[in-house]
Amino acid sequence: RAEQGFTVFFTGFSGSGKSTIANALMVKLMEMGGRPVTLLDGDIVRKNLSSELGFSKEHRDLNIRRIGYVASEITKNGGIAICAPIAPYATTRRAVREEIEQFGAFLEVHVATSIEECERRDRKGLYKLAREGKIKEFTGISDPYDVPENPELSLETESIAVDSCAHQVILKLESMGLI
Ligand code: GGZ
Repeated sequence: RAEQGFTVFFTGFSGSGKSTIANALMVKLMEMGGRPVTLLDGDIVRKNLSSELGFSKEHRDLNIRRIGYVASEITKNGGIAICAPIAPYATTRRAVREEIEQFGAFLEVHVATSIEECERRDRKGLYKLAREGKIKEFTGISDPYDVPENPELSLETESIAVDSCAHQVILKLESMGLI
């Protein structure tokens, strides 16, 4: 029996832990063996696929639609796509979901780290720059983020370690019969 492809789509603020959890998930899925896993991380996509884009609503939407298209092709071919952009707009996430669900399953995972916690951690110093007005249109500071209303999973990263978060996604995929 050919296995159904699927996409795990992480969404959350800069510094919420999307990339770290996505990487941990990728390792777990690869260790299970057999199926190709493709990670479409926010900054890697911006470097390779969306290098001309900025952070206006139009450009963010274009970026997310590109990610969605690549993930839909992977899903169509029975693969596993893991996406980890901020994806701040609910309507755009919905459009990507609809595109991918034509071919396989779609799991929206909200990495629900609060903006206060992301700013407190400020791993890359970007929040400080955003507060100083040196980065404009910064998500959560000077640009919107639509909180997911019905994600398949919401991860409380402030109380749960990275590995447990990735494990929760694995359990969800198992319960949906996808792995
Ligand atoms: C948000 C920004 C911005 C602005 C640069 N707003 O922590 P990072 O650095 O590595 O992740 C953020 C990344 C966001 O790119 P995405 O492609 O995920 O965004 S979207 O889904 O909205 O298209 C951050 C950095 O780029 N960054 N300027 N103004 N994040």
